Amino acid sequence: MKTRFARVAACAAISIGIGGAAASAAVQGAPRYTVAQATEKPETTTGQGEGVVRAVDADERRIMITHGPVSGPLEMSPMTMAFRVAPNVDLSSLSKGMKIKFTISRDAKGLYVIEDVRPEKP
Ligand SMILES: [Cu+2]
Repeated sequence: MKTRFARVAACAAISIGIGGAAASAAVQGAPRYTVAQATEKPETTTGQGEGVVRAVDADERRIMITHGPVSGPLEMSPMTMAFRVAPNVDLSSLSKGMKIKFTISRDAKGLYVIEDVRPEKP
């Protein structure tokens, strides 16, 4: 469902009109991950999931999440676990109990890393 949304968003941006100022603004206003995953990083193995933040460790840049099934090339069953968080993610925007959607990948050592986090809009 999230993957379908990403494809629809990418197609919509294209159909608006390539090169138009309005189209550029629309693309820039869209979530980064939508366009990046659809077109720019096909070689990166990622997974998409939703969950609830259980703890935030800013010093170690880790967060504990209870997540549902992670879909995409990088699949995972529902569980509670700690993830390392990529440097570009703003940890100060996260807090215990927050519902989030996230994107994970693996680093060079094969460890899971959260690449992107979005608070889940009601
Ligand atoms: Cu997990």
